[in-house]
Amino acid sequence: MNLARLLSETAARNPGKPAVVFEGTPCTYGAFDREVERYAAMLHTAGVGKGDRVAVQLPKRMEFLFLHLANLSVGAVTLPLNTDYRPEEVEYFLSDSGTSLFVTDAERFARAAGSIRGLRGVRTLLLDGGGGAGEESLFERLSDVPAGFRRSWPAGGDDPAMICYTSGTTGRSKGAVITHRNLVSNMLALHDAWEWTGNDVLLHVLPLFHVHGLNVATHGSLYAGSTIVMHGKFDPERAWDSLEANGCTLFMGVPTIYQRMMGEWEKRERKPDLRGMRIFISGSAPLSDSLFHRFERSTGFRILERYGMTETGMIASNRIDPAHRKAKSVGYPLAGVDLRVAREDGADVRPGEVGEVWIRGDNVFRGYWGMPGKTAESFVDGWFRSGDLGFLDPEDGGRLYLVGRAKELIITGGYNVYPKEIENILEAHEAVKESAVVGLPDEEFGEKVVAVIVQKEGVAPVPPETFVALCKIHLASYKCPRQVFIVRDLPRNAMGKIRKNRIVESLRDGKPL
Ligand code: MCA
Ligand code: AMP
Repeated sequence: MNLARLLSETAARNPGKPAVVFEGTPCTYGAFDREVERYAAMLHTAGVGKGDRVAVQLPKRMEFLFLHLANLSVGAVTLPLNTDYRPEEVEYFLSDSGTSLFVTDAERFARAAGSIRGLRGVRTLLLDGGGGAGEESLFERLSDVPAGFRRSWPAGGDDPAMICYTSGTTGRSKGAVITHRNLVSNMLALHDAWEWTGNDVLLHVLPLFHVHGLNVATHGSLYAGSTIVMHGKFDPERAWDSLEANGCTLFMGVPTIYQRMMGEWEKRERKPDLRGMRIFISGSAPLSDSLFHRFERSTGFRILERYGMTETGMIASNRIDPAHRKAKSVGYPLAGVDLRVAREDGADVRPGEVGEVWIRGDNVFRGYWGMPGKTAESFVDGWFRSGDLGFLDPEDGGRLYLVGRAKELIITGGYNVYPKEIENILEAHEAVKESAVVGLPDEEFGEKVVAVIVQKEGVAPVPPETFVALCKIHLASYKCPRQVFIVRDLPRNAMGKIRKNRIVESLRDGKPL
C-alpha cells in the first residue's frame, strides 16, 4: 500500500490523457509518471532513501508534484512547507524534522541561507540554479540521472509518507506524521463519497503545501484518472472563466475563496455556463449559512461541505445527492471513519448534546514527530481528540454539526493560527508587559487575527504598527495581526486567566475592554 505506486498504476491505464493542465500546458499521465520516475532516480542517486525527510518549499508548479511523488516512490517522507514561511520558521521545521534534503527556489533560499547553512546534515537543491556555497541545482541533478533506474516503492502502509506541520497551543509547531495507509484509505473513501471518475475535470486553485490542495484535491484526482486544470494562484475572475472554458466538473475551495467567487459572480452581466459542473466542495473552515444560500440562489449549486484535519485527513462529508446537503452541517462520517462526541470526562454525550469530536480509523495519523508526550495527550483509548466541538443530530441519521472549538485556534481564510505563536513574538518585545491574540469575525476571511497589548509602565509608548512589523519579520503574513490595540489591562477571571471571549465580545461590539 504505497500511494505513489497506486497513482503510477492509474497513470499506466491512461497514458495519453492529460493528468494536469498547469496554466494551460498539459502533462499527460504517461509524461507525468515518467517525470516522477526521473525524479525518483535523482533522489536515489542523491542517496535519499526510506524514511528520509525531504522538505519542499516551492511555488505551485509541476516540479512540486513530481518531487512529492518521487519522494514517496523511494520511501522518503515529504514535508510540504508554506511558501510564506519566514527563515526562522523554516529553520525550525528542518531541524525539528531532521530533514536531509531541502528543495526550494533561489529567491527563498537567499532569504533563509543564513539560518539554513548552519544546520548540519541538510543538503539543499535549488529549483532555479545553484547557490554560492555548495547548494546544487535540481535541474542539473535531473539531467545527470543514470538510465535504467526503476522504482521499487520500498515504503508500505504503515510507513510515513508525509510530515505536515500544524501549529500548537504552546506556540511550537508539531509535525503530524501521516502514513501511506492514512493517505490511501482517505483517498479511497473520498473517491466513493464524491463518485469521482475518469470523466471529472477538477479546477485546482488551492496551495499545494496543505492537505486540502495536495492530499484531497491532487491525490484524489490522479487516482481517479481525471484531469486537473491547475492555476498557479487563485483569482476569482479566472476561476469562473476556467470552469466554463474547460468544462470543469469539480471545484474545491475554502469559504474565503467562495466569498470572492460570489463577489465576482455578482459583478458579471453574463454569468458563466456551468452545465458540466457536478460539485462545488468547501472545507478547512466553517461555511456560513448566508454564503451557502447566496451561492445556491446565484449559481443553482448547493455547496457540498466537508470536514477535515491535517492529523486525520477528511472526517465527514455531506452527501453527493444535493437534497442531502445542509447549510452549517459537515455531513456524515466517511466510510472507515469512526466518530463519537465525547463529554469532558470521555463518556458519550446524550443524543444531540454538544461535546468534543473524537475520531478513530485508518485515516488517523501516527503521532507528532518526536513528541511522544503531545501524541499521548491527543489520544484516549485509540481515539484522536480533534479539539472541535459539535453534535450529532439524532433526528437526521447522526448528521454532524460543528459549533465551536475547545482549542484556542483562529482560522483565517482556511489557514490555522495559534495565538500563542504570535503572543510569544509580541512578548519578546521590551515594551510589552503582556498580550492576547484573538480571532475576530471577518466577512472575507471568516476570522482575522487581532492583538491586544499591555505595555510596561515607564517605557516610551510604542505605536501599534511597530508590533505588526515585528511579527512580519518572524512569521508568515497570514499569522500577523491585522489590527493591534494598546490597552491598560486585560480582562481576567477569578483564577487570573485572561478572558479571551470577553476581549472578542468587546472588540466586536466596539466597547472598551
Ligand atoms: C493571504 N493573506 C492572508 C491569507 N491569505 N491573511 C490571512 N489569512 C489568509 N488566509 C495575506 C497575504 O499574505 C497578504 O498579506 C494579504 O493577506 C493579501 O493577500 P491576498 O492577495 O488577498 O491573498 P491571496 O494570496 O489571494 O490568498 C487568499 C486565499 C488564500 C486564496 C484565500 O489564503 C488561500 O489559498 N487559502 C486556502 C488555504 C488552504 O488551502 N487551507 C487548507 C489547509 P500582506 O499584504 O501583509 O503580505 S488544510 C486544512 O485546513 C484541513 C485539512 C482541511 O479540512 O482542509
Ligand atoms: P488543519 O489543522 O489546518 O488541518 O485544520 C483543521 C481544523 O479546521 C479542524 O480541526 C476544524 O477546526 C477546521 N475545519 C476543517 N473543515 C471545517 C469545516 N468544514 N467546518 C468547520 N471547521 C472546519
